Amino acid sequence: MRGLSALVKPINACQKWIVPAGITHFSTKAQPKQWPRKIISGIQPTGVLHIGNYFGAVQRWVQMQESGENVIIFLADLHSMTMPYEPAQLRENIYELTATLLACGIDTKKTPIFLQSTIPQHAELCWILSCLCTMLRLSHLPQFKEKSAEVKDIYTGLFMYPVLQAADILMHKATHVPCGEDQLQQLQLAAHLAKVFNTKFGETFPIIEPMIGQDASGRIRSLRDPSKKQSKSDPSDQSRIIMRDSPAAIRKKIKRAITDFTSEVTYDPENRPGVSNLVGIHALVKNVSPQEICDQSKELDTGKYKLVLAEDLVSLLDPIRLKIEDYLKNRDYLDSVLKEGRDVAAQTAEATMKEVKSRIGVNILQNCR
Ligand code: AQP
Repeated sequence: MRGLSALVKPINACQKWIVPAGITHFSTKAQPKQWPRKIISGIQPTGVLHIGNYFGAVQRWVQMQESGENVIIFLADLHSMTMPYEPAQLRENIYELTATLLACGIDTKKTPIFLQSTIPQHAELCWILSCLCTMLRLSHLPQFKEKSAEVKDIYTGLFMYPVLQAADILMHKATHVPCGEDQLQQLQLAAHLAKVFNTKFGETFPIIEPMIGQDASGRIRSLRDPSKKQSKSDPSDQSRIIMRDSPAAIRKKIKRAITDFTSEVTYDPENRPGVSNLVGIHALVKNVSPQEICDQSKELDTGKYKLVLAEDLVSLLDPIRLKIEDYLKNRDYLDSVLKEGRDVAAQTAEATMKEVKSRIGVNILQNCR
């Protein structure tokens, strides 16, 4: 099995991130206080991670961890309840996700991982922030529109999801949040709520800045329909490569991936989304630019090119798959990882809520036994 250092390609983190410019809600200019840099990110235990989650989120976290950033990660189990789910499956997904993060290179000595529901203050802060957030603002967010279209009964939790997300971020006084393009508007809401709270009750929270990957990692597309992103919950399992796919499954899915009638390998996401998605994924696997992949594949038609890509994906993913399987055999260890993470997160959460309650005027019994 390859060592982790072989899996994690070192990058110059500064080169690969952009903080979107010209988004007024994220402006930190009015913020008098300089906050220590802290990065928070969450991921939902809604299924087995796919390469979109890996390149768009997990690999980036590992790179940030290796470059010495202060990162904390949480498994967003409260968020995963906003869509229909089975308790036994959720429990299994939590273990699977923990094992996957470790197998991908998260070192919990440097980067704690906690389970959101083990810190009850997240739900408490969500309520307080919901009293500062209008229904109009929430109803405009695209994720609510998309996800509510998928279900018959729309629960309030789905509507409130972005407020809980804001609570997750503000609770830990994060200054930066890595995210895919799909998350930008939700992060804008978190920044807005921090501003509203600070203005009304005094400077309490940093105004977060989103960090978006500059390459194709921000939106890895479905292999069956390149107009959509790869998603854990897409009903078609052929639409995504998951981190636990066998080599045979990876080869089959790539072979069946939708391309077009042109046989050349080119990178043109607008006009050739299918093949460009494959080239984008390949560039991330090899840590080179999409153009370099096209140059190396000049002699190949898309059919032959898919065979090369599949083998490169197998080389990257198979060692991770084997590690996930090893970690899953040791549930006690996975429990201990989440317990350690909870202990770290609880300290910050207690301090933040003490401050919040004192600012909003409900700290009446704070000093009573
Ligand atoms: N296709 C994608 N390309 C790049 N990044 C992606 N992310 C998700 N899909 C892609 C990033 O993965 C992180 C964790 O996402 P999440 O689990 O919190 O929720 P999600 O964005 O809704 O992911 P899925 O896979 O689509 O899950 P379901 O189907 O449950 O909704 C985020 O940083 C996200 O940007």
